[in-house]
Amino acid sequence: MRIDVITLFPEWVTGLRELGVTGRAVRDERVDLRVWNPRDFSTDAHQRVDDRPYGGGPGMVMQAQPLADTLAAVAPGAAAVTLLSPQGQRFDQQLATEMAARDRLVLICGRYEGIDQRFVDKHVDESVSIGDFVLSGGELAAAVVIDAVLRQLPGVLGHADSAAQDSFSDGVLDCPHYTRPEQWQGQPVPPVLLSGDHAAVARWRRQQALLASWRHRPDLLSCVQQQGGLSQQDYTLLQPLLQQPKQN
Ligand code: 4G3
Repeated sequence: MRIDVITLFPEWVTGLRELGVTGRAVRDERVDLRVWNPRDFSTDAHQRVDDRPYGGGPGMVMQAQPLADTLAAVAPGAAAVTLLSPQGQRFDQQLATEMAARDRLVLICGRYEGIDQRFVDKHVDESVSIGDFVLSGGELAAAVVIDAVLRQLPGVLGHADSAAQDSFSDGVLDCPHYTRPEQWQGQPVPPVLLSGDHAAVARWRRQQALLASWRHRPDLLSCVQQQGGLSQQDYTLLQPLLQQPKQN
């Protein structure tokens, strides 16, 4: 996959090239991650990339010209051009999987109060938001999208921690996890996890995942329900727990 990121603050993105799962994906050449600065394309004598908003008001607006000339150098061809913006479509695991199937991503990070709408109208194919909050720039949102997308690519995660086991990959929250010691500050590990009974462990994990989703994210279960519903098996696992008193 090739990913081009257009940003006035390349340093916010370049860390991804060296660090963690994304860094390994870059080193293993599973992704070609390129970062472009519109300031390098400004035709203004002082390399300006922003100006005051027409109609007045606070802050600055990113000008169309530096962005358009950067995009021309990026040459997206048939690739979709994506703007990170609080006004965008909500980013979720499903969109991450869909984007991971593309061979190119072109991500534009806005700063200041926004981007001249004429550039957006002409060049942006989709706007994506990582959540209902405002950031000082789109860079952190782009980093979130890149991480979530890259961990879906074949070979990026080890086999053992494959993306198929991630929370949300089956539409519900993840189950709790435990490791040594068996007792920690008086708290034991749930005995079923020590039983060696793989089917019982799988049942318990599914039950815990459903319970966590029921308690903390009932919206997730109604989505699962819309996609064909909780199975009879899932209901059977969840039902007895719903009688018990609510804990954290
Ligand atoms: C306004 C994305 C602000 C317009 C970007 C970009 C939050 C998100 C910005 C624009 C952002 C998000 C930069 N803030 N929720 N700020 O994904 O195009």
